[in-house]
Amino acid sequence: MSHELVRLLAEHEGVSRRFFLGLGTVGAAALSVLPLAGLADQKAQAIAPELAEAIARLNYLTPADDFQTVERGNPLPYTLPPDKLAEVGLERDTWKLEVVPDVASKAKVERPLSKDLGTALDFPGLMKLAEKHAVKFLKVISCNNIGSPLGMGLWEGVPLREVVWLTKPVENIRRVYYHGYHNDDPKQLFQSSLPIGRVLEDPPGEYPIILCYKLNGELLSGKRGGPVRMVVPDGYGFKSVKWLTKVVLTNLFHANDTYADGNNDIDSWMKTFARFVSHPTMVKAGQPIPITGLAQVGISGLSKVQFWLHPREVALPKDDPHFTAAPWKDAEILPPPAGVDRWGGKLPDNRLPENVVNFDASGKPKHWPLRYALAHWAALATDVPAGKYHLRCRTIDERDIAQPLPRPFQKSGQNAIQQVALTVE
Ligand SMILES: Nc1nc2c(c(=O)[nH]1)N[C@H]1C(S)=C(S)[C@@H](COP(=O)(O)O)O[C@H]1N2
Ligand SMILES: [Mo]
Repeated sequence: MSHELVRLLAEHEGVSRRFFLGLGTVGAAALSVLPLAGLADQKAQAIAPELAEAIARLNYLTPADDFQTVERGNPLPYTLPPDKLAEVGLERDTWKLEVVPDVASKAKVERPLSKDLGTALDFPGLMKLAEKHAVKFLKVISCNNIGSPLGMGLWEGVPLREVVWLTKPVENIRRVYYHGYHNDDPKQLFQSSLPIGRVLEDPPGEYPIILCYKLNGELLSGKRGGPVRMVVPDGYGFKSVKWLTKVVLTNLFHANDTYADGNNDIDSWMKTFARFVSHPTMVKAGQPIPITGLAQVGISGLSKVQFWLHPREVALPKDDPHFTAAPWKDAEILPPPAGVDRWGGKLPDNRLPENVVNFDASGKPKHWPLRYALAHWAALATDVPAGKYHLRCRTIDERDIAQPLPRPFQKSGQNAIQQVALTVE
């Protein structure tokens, strides 16, 4: 097991351990089943690789290098040699962002930010805007086509609208199109779009769309999309275009997202769903069963995580594909990391900086869990008779709707109920 993974497990267990200890003797007994406890007494049962991967991804803040990556490009833009990187504007001191009207659609701005006119936005220009307008928020990046999150970050940027206003927009603007550097090859273009309204105004409680230049307190690496990527807080990953170079203000009323071609629902907000992080696969009868996991908190929030142990020989109910009538039990949603210096993610001193949206002056979240972030959870199943089981988990959102509803369609974001096998001997 890699050093990194042990560290990540330790962080997840740090949160979970307090929960089990809080349950008294039964809980304390359960501690021995947590993956790291096994390691400690040298009987390290191998952790299934997919579980290990999930754990690595699902620790509270994910170090930038440990994010799972979804990227296209041949060559990948950030792997170009340094002089080429500089030439194409993928170094901070040569980066330029154009923000121009789509004249063919009659979109009109007074002051386009363009390379030809010498008015394109450069990195010092962005930093100047940041002095006044920088925002920082927690957000998990998830690909709507992948079943568990890619990484949980503290993202910092300047609201896109500040740059839109710099162009002095006049009229005929209904949508914002944007893309990243793609080796000047139309076939490699990766683009996305947003309604102008979402860019200019945030619905109550929502974060702004940002031109992002920092992740976990460090300037954004090329691999994560630097110098600057779009970050769309409420959207799936494909909206957060990396190596951003161009924004077009258009009067066209429709989306142009590359992801639309893959049959994806390009208007999908992030969904709420639960995943396992650790659970035993085999326990002795009478032994308490510790279960831990995480939940992505989507637009409808998170009120509960639940689990269900279903004896495998019992037939599944007919006409209830989402198991709404099953005897689900509540798990416990774990609190945020204890202490401002316990957030991980290779933040300087592990410390969350000041002025993170939704955090108070003492560095505590104003409520928990936060939308578009992860929540960790844990449960202890006791008195489970011997038998072979399927263990499942699900979320209940703040509208009391159970996963995978209200939006079960996979191309709007993968949120099927997860199931794992468990034997009690
Ligand atoms: N320029 C560019 N931006 C991109 C992509 C890409 O291929 N090219 N992939 C997108 C997709 S589909 C996802 S899910 C996220 C993944 O972000 P990450 O690699 O930082 O985890 O990046 C998005 N931004
Ligand atoms: Mo994606």
